[in-house]
Amino acid sequence: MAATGFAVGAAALSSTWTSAAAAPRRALNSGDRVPALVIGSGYGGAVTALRLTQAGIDTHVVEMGRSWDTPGADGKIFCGMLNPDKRSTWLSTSTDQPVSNFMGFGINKSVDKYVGVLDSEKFSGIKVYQGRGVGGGSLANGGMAVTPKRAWFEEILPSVDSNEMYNTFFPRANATLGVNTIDQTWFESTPWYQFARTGRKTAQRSGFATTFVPNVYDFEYMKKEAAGQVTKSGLGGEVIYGNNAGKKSLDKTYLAQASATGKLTITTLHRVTKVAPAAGAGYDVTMEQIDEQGNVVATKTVTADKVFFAAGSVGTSKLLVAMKAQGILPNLSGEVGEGWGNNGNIMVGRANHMWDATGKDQATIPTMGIDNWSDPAAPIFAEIAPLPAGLETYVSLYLAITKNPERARFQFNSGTGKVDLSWAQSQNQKGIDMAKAVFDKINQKEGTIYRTDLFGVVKTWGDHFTYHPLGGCVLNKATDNYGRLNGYPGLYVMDGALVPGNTGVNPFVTITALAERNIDKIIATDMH
Ligand code: FAE
Repeated sequence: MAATGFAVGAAALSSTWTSAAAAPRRALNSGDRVPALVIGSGYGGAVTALRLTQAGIDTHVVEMGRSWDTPGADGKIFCGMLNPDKRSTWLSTSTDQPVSNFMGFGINKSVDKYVGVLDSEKFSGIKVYQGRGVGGGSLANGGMAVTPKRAWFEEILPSVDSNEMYNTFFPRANATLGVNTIDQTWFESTPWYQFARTGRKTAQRSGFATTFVPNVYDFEYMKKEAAGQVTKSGLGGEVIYGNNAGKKSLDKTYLAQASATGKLTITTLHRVTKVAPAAGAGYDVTMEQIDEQGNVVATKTVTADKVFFAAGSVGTSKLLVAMKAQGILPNLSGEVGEGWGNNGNIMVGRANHMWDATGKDQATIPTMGIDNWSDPAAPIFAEIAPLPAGLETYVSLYLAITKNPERARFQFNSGTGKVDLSWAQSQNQKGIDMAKAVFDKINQKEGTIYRTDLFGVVKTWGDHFTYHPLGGCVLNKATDNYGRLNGYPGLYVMDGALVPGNTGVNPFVTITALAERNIDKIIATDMH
């Protein structure tokens, strides 16, 4: 199973959205020649795979993580957040949770080194959380499916026709992702969302607007969880290490549909390390096959007519920056590696009074945000996040997306042979100031204080990590207006690397819709 190609969806056990899938097909081997190779199976990769296969093109996805379709000894595919095991964490001997401490104690746990689902990739000034496996970030994320505000989208991507985006590609993305909204009557009464109602009440008392946020978690399934009719997932402490049910991750949507065409192969536990022009035409793609402990067991080279980079903002940028610096793809634009941002991510917790409890039972799936984006003094969109600890904590936790204008660049380090990211933690100060303006006001009104025990021993702001890496290969700068890499016909960027640093909301709907737009054009014009 470890390193074979397979058809996604065929073996997914716990989902009601699994669509019929084609028979499993073999993994890529050295010497293979393929028409289309996609690096990575997150949002950009899944959209690309679906639309190429629907257009009749044999498509080969290469994914460094494993396929999450086989239960472990406990009968579950994924482990929960309160009892993490090796499945939780990418190639590390300890978990590395965003909320790392509680009341003076570290809460990370030792685990066996394994190709687990959540990676926290460390750069000198920031840690970047990413999902690993077939489905990329969709396996580990909170499912919040937010279409960006049109005015902001037009500001960050002025070369993109926004009519087309808002009339065609955002609706297409939302429909194919399976986005839905919570039943508001149920929301108002269920104990599972007391934390969100408390977060809303305290925000509104300080004059801040709040809004419901759509999600790809099936809220009808969640109601059944609450009623005790089905196995709990979102109500069972599962999310960042994967959901065993309820969440429409990409393996249940885009990739399952692509697989059903019979034209898709996914080669798992293979990490692409090099893309070079092939003799004649096309590109030689070199990849390392790894085992479940991350050891390299083989190196392969496959030739592809077209290569789609969809390894995520960090993965794609690292590959392209290294290829340019090493003279393998020397004609790439000087913009490659530039324009990276953390979507302004800042996390913070507040301590509520005892009469504003947040509940011992908390859904892991966020549904409510504080929308202060249009306030120039404190432009933030803050998700009211759960802290499902299984006991009453009185904590209101927030993941704020701030309008922090700071950006960074990826650079090849010839000393280490690795790619560094120039982001310095101090670049978060502008984001902290924006978030602080909002939460100081709430604290003042409520007579409450910040929690300083969640991100370290005494540390108020979760400003040392991001969930939302964006940019590094920005559309219409490092690529043309459709993700084509200048100077190299047949090379494309399809993922979050295209988005210039900050999309003002949780990013996967933007990434998906942009990929839909670009692949539409590429299939129409380049795939003959
Ligand atoms: P991504 O989904 O990261 O996919 C890239 C794939 O490429 C991964 O599967 C990698 O394993 C693979 N890969 C990388 N390098 C290589 C290589 N060299 N060779 C082969 N494969 C490779 O990229 N966003 C929201 O909109 N709403 C949320 O609620 C939300 N919550 C989040 C919670 C967490 C804990 C995390 C980590 C992220 C969250 N995000 C959320 C962010 C979202 O998941 C992210 O923006 C997208 O997954 C990015 O999509 P890409 O296609 O760019």
